[in-house]
Amino acid sequence: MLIKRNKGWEIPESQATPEAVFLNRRTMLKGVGAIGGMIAAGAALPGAAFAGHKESDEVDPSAHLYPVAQNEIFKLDRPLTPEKFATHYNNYYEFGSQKEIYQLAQNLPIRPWTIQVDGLVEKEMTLDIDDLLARMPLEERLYRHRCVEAWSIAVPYSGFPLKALIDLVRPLGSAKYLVMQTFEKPEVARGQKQFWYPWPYTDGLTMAEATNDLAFIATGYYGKPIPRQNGAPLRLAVPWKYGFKHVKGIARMTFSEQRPVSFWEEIQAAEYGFWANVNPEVSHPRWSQASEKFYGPDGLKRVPTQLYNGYAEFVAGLYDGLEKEPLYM
Ligand SMILES: Nc1nc2c(c(=O)[nH]1)N[C@H]1C(S)=C(S)[C@@H](COP(=O)(O)O)O[C@H]1N2
Ligand SMILES: [Mo]
Repeated sequence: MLIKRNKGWEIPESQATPEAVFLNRRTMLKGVGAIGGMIAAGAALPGAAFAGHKESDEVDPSAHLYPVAQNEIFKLDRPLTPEKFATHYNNYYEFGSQKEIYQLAQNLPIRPWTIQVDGLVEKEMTLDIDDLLARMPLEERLYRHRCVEAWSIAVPYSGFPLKALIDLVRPLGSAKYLVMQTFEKPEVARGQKQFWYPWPYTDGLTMAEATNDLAFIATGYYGKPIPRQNGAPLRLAVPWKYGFKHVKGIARMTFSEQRPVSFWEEIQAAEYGFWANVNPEVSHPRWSQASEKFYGPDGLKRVPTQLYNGYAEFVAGLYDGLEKEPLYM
């Protein structure tokens, strides 16, 4: 996984995103052809691929839900990553192993969308995304996101605490893990035709992790429904862990007594483990994790990596007594 060096990410974009900014942007979105505006604003982006990008024409039925009020508990120590970067530099192997998958991801149908809930629950069920959204307490959170490849971004997610969903579906006391899986649609996600990958994309959390305040289900991004390339209609956000734990396009949640083997663990267990907590002192077998390339409004900057990606106060206690586990890979 090579990281290309991009020039010219200096996109003029407001750093903070108070609701007013979102409101203005949304008003603008409705009024003038925002897509055209975005392409113009993105003229500085590495050319060809971006110029041809067109958002899906389909209207997202959840659009009216956003923006939502920000939860002030989760503060950033750095400016937000420009939206154009966060929505055009992605990892989503279902659509390819390169970073520029946003166009291909537009092929994914996101309505109707259901989430199968099974395993150790009082009653197995299938949730419809719009019914779920209507029942969940939506809020915005500014989170840092750290990829194991040592690049990072800071982004505004909207969505709800994973715990709220867990309370709704009522797992049994015997559940030890929550396993999340992505859709399987090789007809639109051509990466899934690559049989050597262990589809569907799978990852999981202990129940203690899943019910921690920081564990979040993101359904919105930058004050709008989350784009397909970022995991529409819902994806996990556990910011103290490396990005590969953040399952996108969730279609199934299984409560289990057994620890799941994740997608990346199955591919290369020596490099990608179950816990995957961010730690500057524990190197990836092929590179150091001591620092990261942060993409901010002024472009790319190397900054020190923080233990638990800076979220130790929220999550360090989850790992008391687990010191023998490989917590940081
Ligand atoms: N289904 C699925 N989810 C996924 C991935 C993937 O390939 N498939 N990649 C992960 C990785 S490695 C990262 S860093 C994040 C990237 O999220 P972003 O593109 O929204 O920044 O998504 C994660 N979720
Ligand atoms: Mo990642």
